[in-house]
Amino acid sequence: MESDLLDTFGWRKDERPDDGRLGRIVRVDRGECDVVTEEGQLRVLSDSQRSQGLVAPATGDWVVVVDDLELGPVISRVLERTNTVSRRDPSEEVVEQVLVANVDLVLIVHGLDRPLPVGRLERFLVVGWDSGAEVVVVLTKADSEPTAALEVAATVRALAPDIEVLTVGLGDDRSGHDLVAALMEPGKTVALLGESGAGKSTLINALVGDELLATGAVRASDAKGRHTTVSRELVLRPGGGLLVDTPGIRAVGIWDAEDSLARVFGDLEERSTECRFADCVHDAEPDCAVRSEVAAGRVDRRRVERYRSLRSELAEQRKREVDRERRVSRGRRR
Ligand SMILES: Nc1nc2c(ncn2[C@@H]2O[C@H](COP(=O)(O)OP(=O)(O)O)[C@@H](O)[C@H]2O)c(=O)[nH]1
Ligand SMILES: [Mg+2]
Ligand SMILES: [Zn+2]
Repeated sequence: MESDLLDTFGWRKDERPDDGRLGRIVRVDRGECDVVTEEGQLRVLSDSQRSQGLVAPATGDWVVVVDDLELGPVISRVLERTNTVSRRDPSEEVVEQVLVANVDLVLIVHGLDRPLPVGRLERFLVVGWDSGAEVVVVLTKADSEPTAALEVAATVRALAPDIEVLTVGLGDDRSGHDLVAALMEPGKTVALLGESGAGKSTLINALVGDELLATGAVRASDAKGRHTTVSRELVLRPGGGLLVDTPGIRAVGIWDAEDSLARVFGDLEERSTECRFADCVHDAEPDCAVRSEVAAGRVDRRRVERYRSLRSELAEQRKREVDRERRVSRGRRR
């Protein structure tokens, strides 16, 4: 049935907007987006609208598309998001960059062929949890790095005891991919986060490609369909669910993430309540409960340093936001 297509792409409400065609963004380029609608995939303009105050559309967004006599199909509005995976825009000081919108599960993807800096994992966890989505860590390249797999899994668990850690590799052992596939279900949106080279695209191809083969010759011989599958950012998995490939991110500036910071560093936040000063930054203040934990050897000093630096990053961000608000409102008054 034609009207089921957008449901498979994750639409969950009974009602659909009636002021244009409903669609989901599967790819964003400069000024243009690919949008899947019931009538198929459309290339639409988004920039001209943005200047009119439209929220900058992101991959995963639900949008209403209308036909402009001159411009062709354009996005008339972005529907309210259930959540976003966001970071601080690396090119600007205080702007949020939405990587993916409307996400149910975030996979933090790490390649075992390289070290896993704990600080980066903490940032990815903060960004993932802050979206409100479920978060799972996937370690790739276990085929060539079997020992690293155990070590890194232990590192992750030390940092986030409750988190699920899955391990995948190329080769005959498909059990890891099966476990990732088991996390998916029809209409569920899964975003992959990780630096470039981590193995995100390979993992998506493994999850989608097998399904394509499994669905038979018609599908597998549809070379055009396969090509678009690979070039999109948001991909429909024939067996159910959607996978979103994000461009590799190395620098994850955290954004507006106080709550998930508390989740990653819950023990330290709890200790902080025993510091003499409520605004203690655990540096040189007297009677600092966090530093006394370090002195007693119960907490790693470097972990406290990373915590402090993320805290001050957030505080700095807040301050700049306030400054900018002031500038903006001064500008308005003039
Ligand atoms: N041995 C092995 N190589 C992998 C695996 N996953 C990815 N690679 C390789 O790692 C490189 C980067 O993978 P890619 O999927 O492009 O990473 P992305 O930048 O995160 O999308 C490629 O050369 C892949 O062939 C894996 O599980 N095992
Ligand atoms: Mg890639
Ligand atoms: Zn303190």
